[in-house]
Amino acid sequence: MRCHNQRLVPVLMTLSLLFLVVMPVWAADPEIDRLLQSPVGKDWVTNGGNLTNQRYSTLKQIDTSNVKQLKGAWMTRLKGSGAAGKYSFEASPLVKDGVMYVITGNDDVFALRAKTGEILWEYWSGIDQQISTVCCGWVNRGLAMGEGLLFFGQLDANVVAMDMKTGKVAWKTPIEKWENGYTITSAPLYFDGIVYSGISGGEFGVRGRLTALDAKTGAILWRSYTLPGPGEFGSDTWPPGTDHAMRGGATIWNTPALDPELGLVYFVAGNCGPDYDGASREGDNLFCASMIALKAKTGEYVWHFQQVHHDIWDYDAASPVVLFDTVINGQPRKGIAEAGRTGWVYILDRTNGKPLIGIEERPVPQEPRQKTAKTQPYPVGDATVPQCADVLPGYDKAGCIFAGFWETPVLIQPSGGGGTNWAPVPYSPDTGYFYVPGTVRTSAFTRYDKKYVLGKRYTGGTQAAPIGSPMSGTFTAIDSKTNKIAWQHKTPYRIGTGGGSTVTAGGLVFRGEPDGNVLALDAKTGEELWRFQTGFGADAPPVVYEVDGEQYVAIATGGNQQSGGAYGDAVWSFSLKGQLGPLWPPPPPSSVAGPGGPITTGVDTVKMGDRNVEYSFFPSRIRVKVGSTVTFTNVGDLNHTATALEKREWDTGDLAKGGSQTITFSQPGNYYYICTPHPWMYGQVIVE
Ligand SMILES: [Cu+2]
Repeated sequence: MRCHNQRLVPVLMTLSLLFLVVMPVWAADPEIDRLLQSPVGKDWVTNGGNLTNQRYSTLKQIDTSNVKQLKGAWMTRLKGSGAAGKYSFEASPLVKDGVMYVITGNDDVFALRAKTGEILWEYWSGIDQQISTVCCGWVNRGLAMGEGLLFFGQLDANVVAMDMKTGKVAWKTPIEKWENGYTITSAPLYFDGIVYSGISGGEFGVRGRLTALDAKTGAILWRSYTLPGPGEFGSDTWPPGTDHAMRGGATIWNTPALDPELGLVYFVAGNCGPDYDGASREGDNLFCASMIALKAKTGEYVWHFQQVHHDIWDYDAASPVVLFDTVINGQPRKGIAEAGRTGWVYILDRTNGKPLIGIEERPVPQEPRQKTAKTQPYPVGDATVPQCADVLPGYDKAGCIFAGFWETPVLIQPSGGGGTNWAPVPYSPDTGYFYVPGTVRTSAFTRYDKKYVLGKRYTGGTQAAPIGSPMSGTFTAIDSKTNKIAWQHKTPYRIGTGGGSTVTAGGLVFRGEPDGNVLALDAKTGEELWRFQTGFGADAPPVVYEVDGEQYVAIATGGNQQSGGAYGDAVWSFSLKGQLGPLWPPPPPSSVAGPGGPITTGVDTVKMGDRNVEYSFFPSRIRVKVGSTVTFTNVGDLNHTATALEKREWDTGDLAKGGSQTITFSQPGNYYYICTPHPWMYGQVIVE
């Protein structure tokens, strides 16, 4: 699956000769490389804490006995960056030598004094606000650092390096064009002179890949595609003689992990494209929804494990992989785990990709038109979210995980960002638990025909949550030795999409909620020990650091377009000496699917993306007389539709910014509608 850029090969050969002759044998940044391979202490230098992505801090000044005293040490507003309805703020701030670096959903970067929150420098990305190929909220999941530089990917599919001291751009490398469906939302990983970056665009018919860049120059060293080219390993899992694999998704949503001893870099690839239409892509469709190990230096394939064969449910593998060492049956083992949108944690041996605890291939329901796989992998242990849907009024069929569907909607759980989506999963070597955030939500899955058009949404179906259906979450400690639930909390809101958590040697798990609360839990028992209202949706994973002998816990609070957390532009940092109290709670996210707000009468125009809320209809509920013509106008940045929820019986079609379409309602009735590309946007027209 590796593929060198042909034009770069001579350059690479020259470079490698140079490397042999003049380059020293020691690392380009020995200090960062050492920190990346050590337990996390006073600094937090990469998205997942260190190369393992464990998000485990050895700091223990704040512990189960004193966490109740925790207060805000400082709170800084980032000048409005990323503070609007289209954004999510999911980044983990990085901290090094008393300076914090944080990136917002607009790819703007800020350096703050980690002790006081004072802004030291700022970088405004100036990215094109018309980027139309962002899947699910404008978001950047974080930075990497090394060799005096910060590294990050942008939504316009560039990887950027900037000077840590000044915020001045050192190099910028285009990976692809956003116009062709490619964006970058993951935090990259830096190690030993290489920057590893994933790419997004699984909803736009792209070809997923991991790209390795030279940290010094930004030159692309290699690309490892997650979809096999003709004749390559895995190509026999796609229909022969077609080019489906070239636009089959399998993008990389999150930061890789790396084991320097084994010399392997690990990551997961997301859903297949077109998401809900398996009819044209018979086969298992490697390497969609798979965990993958490559040689870290060359990108050469080593092993893979596919979590979902022939994915038609958008069962992404989107959460970062976690490396951990354990003892099973008296034997020391090297583990790797990832929590999927199926609701299971997949636990493997990271030396060879074989299940560590057990994963069984079991027969599953068949839908021949969708060319469904005969069997699917079922991990031994517990799922963290329900895996069967109840029948709801207005629907004929409900099913469990891996149920088939075609053109008549079938209700299935997990769904629509269900289970664990992008949120990271920490691991504590003290408890041996993974801390798994989950989203509980039912979707009505339908498939329809969709032609591939370069740069256009290519999902072949939809999965909207039924009007009035409940949405909530779970937070679960999973025992890494058994893959069983140690303890579980039901949460009022969906927390598997953005959020995330971090665990410490002080015996604490810190995590945020979309209603603005930050919580500290006892890592062993799950008991809630502390809660603090930040005033903005707290949907990012916290980080832990130390300055001048004092421990801090920091979290970006800027809401989340997927969970519905209230938007904002703040970073909070907490300490035992902190003096700041909580803020007023923001409006909480909805816990029921469907249009909200009052019913407006006497209005015949509905705006999309109005009032700085990109993914919304306004007014979302209107009452009109029989025979009325309603005008839908897009005033947002992105393309939207208004499409009848029931059998798509009316549809405005794709409306670009400024576009309008009218629909005449000649029959009385209650008409719910959604935006097809963004099926979490709901509206209602009551015709009397
Ligand atoms: Cu939309």
